[in-house]
Amino acid sequence: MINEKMPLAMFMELRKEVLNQWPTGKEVDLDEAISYQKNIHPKKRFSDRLLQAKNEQETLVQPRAGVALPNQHLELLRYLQNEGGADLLPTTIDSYTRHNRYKEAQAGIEESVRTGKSLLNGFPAVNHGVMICRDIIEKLNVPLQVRHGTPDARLLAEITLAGGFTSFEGGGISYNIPYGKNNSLEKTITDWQFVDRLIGYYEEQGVRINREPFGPLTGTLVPPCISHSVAILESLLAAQQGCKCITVGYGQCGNQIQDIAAIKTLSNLTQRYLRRFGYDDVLVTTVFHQWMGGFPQDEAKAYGVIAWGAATAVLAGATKVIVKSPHEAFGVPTAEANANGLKTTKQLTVMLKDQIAIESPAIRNEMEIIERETVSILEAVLALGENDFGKSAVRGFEAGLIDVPFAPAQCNANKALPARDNHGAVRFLDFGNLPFDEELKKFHQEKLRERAAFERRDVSFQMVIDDIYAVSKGHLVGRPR
Ligand code: 8ZB
Repeated sequence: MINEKMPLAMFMELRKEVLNQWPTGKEVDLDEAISYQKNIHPKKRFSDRLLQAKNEQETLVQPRAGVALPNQHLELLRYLQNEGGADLLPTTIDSYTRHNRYKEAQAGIEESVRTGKSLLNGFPAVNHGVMICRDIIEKLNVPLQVRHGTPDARLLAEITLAGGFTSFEGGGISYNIPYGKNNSLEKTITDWQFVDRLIGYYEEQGVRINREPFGPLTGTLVPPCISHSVAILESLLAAQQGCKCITVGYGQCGNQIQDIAAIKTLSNLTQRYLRRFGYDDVLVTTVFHQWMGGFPQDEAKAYGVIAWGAATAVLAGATKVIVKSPHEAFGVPTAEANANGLKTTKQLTVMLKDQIAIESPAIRNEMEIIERETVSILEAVLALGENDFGKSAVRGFEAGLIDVPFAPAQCNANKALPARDNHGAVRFLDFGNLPFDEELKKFHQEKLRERAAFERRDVSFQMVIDDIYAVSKGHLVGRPR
């Protein structure tokens, strides 16, 4: 890890090694890639579209999508653009590529060609290489982002940015903690500093690339202060390497007051911390993820969950919303189901556009709680690493000062436990080592006692289990029934 913008010579030296990881690495010519990027029309540049949406107080809709073969991938994206009305398009990367297993991805491509159907769960961009990415992007009319889940995304970033993508998701924390058991946090942060430095290089040459830390983390009852702390640390890490356009994210919890307060505080706090460390020239936008936990199997019920997320995203004033499909309970959706999720969402974002100025004492109270919690965590974490963002993150996780619920990673304490209060807001049932003062702790304990009294049972781990399954069973709060 490094605690400054990586020196150019060091970056260029590292690049040679990265580009050697797979033959398509040789296709990347950074200077040529920069002139190619400069010719991309502004309406197809992610950062321009986000800035426009932010100024016009519009909430953009974006799906997830990716299949193995270029032609089928293009056809899928075209359908989501034309039929689904997607404002922004993704390219979701397959699992082999996410694990740098390019040989297996190659076998998956060949089997897909042989059988005519996609045998990978996403688009293997590294294997396809620079020119195939460009060819797809040129045939579409909206900006494209790489969405993945890759702990070491250095080669993927080199190829896709040279390939014309104008936004890149992930981060050294958010693509480690929820995504694997044994990845060293120090290594993933170091590898992501390379990715951020690559984007910093594009920025130095006048090419704006949007960076999006992955907000929802484990997608399971993650309290806003936890995902906010990670998003802000990753924003600082990215800004340090020269990123100038950052979209911070949050996964819907389901209580609308808490969700609106979460998006508002996420944007405020991220800007406040960036300014504090001298990164005043970073454009911050927000992304709201529709419910990331278990979904109802019934499609009509799933549309209900999707619509609630859409309504909340727009009322919270999120810059964009990542959309679920009615097939969520079963896995990767068909193109049609995916487009239906988009259409449901867009109906809401457009209908509710003129009501976004929602404010209330309840939202303000909730904002104050989230702010106090997030500041408590970040101050403790930053002090532990002497304001070295990478060191702070590593030590903060070690000490359990940040603790992501239900994470597989061994470097995560897994002591803090969330549960819903009587109104469905996500609170802490167990604080683990979170650095909250007594007043904050009392707030959470009171909220859970209120629920326990209503349900005539004790506050217990059973509530956590009940809450995890509640939405898929048609409820928000997991009450005894
Ligand atoms: C962390 C993100 C999980 C979500 C969706 C899952 C789930 C994964 C694809 C995809 C469409 C793909 N997802 N891969 N959606 N096409 N290739 O990401 O269904 O909702």
